[in-house]
Amino acid sequence: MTARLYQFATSPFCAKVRKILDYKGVDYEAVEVDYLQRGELLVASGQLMVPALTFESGETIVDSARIAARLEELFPNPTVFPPSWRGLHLAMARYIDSEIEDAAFRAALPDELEYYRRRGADRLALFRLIRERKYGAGFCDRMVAERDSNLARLSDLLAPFDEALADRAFLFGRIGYADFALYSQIHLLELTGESRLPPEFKNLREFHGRVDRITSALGDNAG
Ligand SMILES: N[C@@H](CCC(=O)N[C@@H](CS)C(=O)NCC(=O)O)C(=O)O
Repeated sequence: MTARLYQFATSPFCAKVRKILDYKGVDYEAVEVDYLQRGELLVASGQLMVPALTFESGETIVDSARIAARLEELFPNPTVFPPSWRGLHLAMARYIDSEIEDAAFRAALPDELEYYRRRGADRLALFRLIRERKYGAGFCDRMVAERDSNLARLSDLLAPFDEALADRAFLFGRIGYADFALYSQIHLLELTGESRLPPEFKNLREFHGRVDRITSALGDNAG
């Protein structure tokens, strides 16, 4: 069963879904959605946001948490919810997807603006418009001006995660859903190819590499 993952390359929520698909060995095709041309995504999913995952059966799921839950039903092995740890993984992932995401998104926004600027003035303008409609006029320029303080706030929030990973490979020992959520936010800090993760976070850096190295070759659900 070949799935299609509609994504934006910069989206952390798409990075989370990609890695879960890789981990589970699901055969899928990543479809990069042009920021200005969302017709195929709209027809496939009935909305304009990514990630959206479609199956050959016609089933379509949007939202990374709902996609992860459905993948777990369809492809239970290997699990992203180790027995009796599901609640903790869900609670931690909810924190990461909201609090950490908000801080990482603000800290990474200058790089994301640069990413869209390189893809054309029209894409950059739409990206800015969507952010400023949500966060208010002047938001994008403010994030550029406040980059250092935003990185400092993010570091403050990430420090406990770095500490937690000092003597274990994954947040709760065995890899699970919260790890994919954390990985995806760190991934957002790698947009330029040069990591924005503060160098003192050695454990987080190694953790990111560990999850990043998971490839679809590991799974047995392909085909
Ligand atoms: N709660 C959703 C959030 C998805 C989300 O925020 N997607 C962003 C990209 S990271 C998006 O599609 N934004 C629409 C846009 O930029 O036009 C999830 O977990 O998938």
